[in-house]
Amino acid sequence: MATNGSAPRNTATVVLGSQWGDEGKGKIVDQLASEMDMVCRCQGGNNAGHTVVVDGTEYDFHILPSGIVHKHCLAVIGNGVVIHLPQMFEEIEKNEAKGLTHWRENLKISSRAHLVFDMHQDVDGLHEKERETEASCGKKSLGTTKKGIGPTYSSKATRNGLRVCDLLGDFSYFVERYRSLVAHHQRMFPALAVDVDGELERYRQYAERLRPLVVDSISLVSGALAQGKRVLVEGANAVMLDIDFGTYPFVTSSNCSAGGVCTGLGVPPRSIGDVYGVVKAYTTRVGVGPFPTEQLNEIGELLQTRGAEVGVTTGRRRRCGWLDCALLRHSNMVNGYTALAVTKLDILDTLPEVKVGAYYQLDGRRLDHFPASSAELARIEVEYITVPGWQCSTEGVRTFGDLPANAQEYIRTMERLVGVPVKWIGVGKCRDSIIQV
Ligand code: 2SA
Ligand code: GDP
Ligand code: MG
Repeated sequence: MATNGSAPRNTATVVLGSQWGDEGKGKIVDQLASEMDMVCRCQGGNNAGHTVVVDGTEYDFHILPSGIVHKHCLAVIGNGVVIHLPQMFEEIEKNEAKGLTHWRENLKISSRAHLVFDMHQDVDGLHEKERETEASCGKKSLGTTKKGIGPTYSSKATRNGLRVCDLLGDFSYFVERYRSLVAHHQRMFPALAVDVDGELERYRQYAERLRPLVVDSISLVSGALAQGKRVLVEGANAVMLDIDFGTYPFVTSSNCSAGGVCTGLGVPPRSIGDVYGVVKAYTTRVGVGPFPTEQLNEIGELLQTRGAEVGVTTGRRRRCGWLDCALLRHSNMVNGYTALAVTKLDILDTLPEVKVGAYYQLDGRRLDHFPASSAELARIEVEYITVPGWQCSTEGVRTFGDLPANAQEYIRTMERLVGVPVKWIGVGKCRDSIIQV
């Protein structure tokens, strides 16, 4: 009989966003997945947008784990993920047209994952409208992706949500629960229009398309680990968007940090091994909320343009600023990174000097923590360290020693201020544009 004793354990490797998302997790996952048997998503929904570029073909994944590009890899959508079935099948069809035909064998979906309905997406939009007009929120929307993420996690927490297993079980039970969910939302928003019969008919058909893909993902992942298989977890969004550790309320509605791996897949903490934090060489954020190192000037413009900083899911321009190591220390405190994967160093190639946010000050005193309140974050003063720019292309560089001295200094400054070693450095979009340190 297997025991939980102290024998050497096989553990899952985890890739997490360390800032506000869009750090280039897709590219790092793709890199690591070449040596994995399984890649799993554990939280979020199709609000994510992960880009992978393989042999000139660009894939943008939203709900599918990026590891699905590798034929040998099982792609698992865990219990902590929320799924909009029509948009998931659309994403599958789009990728099938690009040549990803092996998804039928490789894609596995948890019977416990919650379903996002059109009504959740409509309610997401209605909440945003409400926030814009309510003085209590400073007349600010959150800038959500309107993919229904918040309302679906709300339904989950209220315990009137519907899961994959509900759709595949007794359909009359699904009908009853669905009608009650609609009534719940229409009590909040009487003008919310839902074609209940049409939706139920559509879902009866989705059930049959979904059925062959559904598994008990807890035993699938646990069994893979027990058999010594190599398991990778692909975090979506990022720690500063985490509902507990991010810049609340300007966050998403899941735990995008290390804890979300355990709750979103059903793996115990002792089954988590290396945790890699993906760090963009500068900082970006889409949507509203505090951003202490934001550059509302020509530097921000240059980063946005050179970095092509546009949301993969919504096409929104990303706000841009300097690297923030005070933020990254908070991120590391929560996630405990084994090492960092730095991306987009090449975007800084043309700058005469590069700044690094080193510490935060509030009312003239240096802080030893990341402030909880948005009001305090708005008053933060950032202490910067300036590193001279390298002003030459790093795109063709493949070893750390071949990087310009000032670029090496930039990476070493980051390591020193965050207290975590850098293991990879991205210098371009493509799969091979990476330096192993
Ligand atoms: P939501 O839709 O409820 O999760 O939005 C809440 C906040 O979380 C932010 N958020 C994101 N931030 C960065 N990237 C995301 N994914 C897409 C991408 C975003 C896009 O990869 O580019 O295309 O705009 C993502 N998803 C959610 C969001 O901006 C809100 O601030
Ligand atoms: P994710 O959500 O963290 O997976 O990141 P996104 O895919 O939303 O955004 C990252 C963008 O940067 C994508 O367009 C990637 O192709 C691109 N990218 C990733 N790494 C690098 C890099 O090292 N250099 C450059 N120039 N682009 C990169
Ligand atoms: Mg993204």
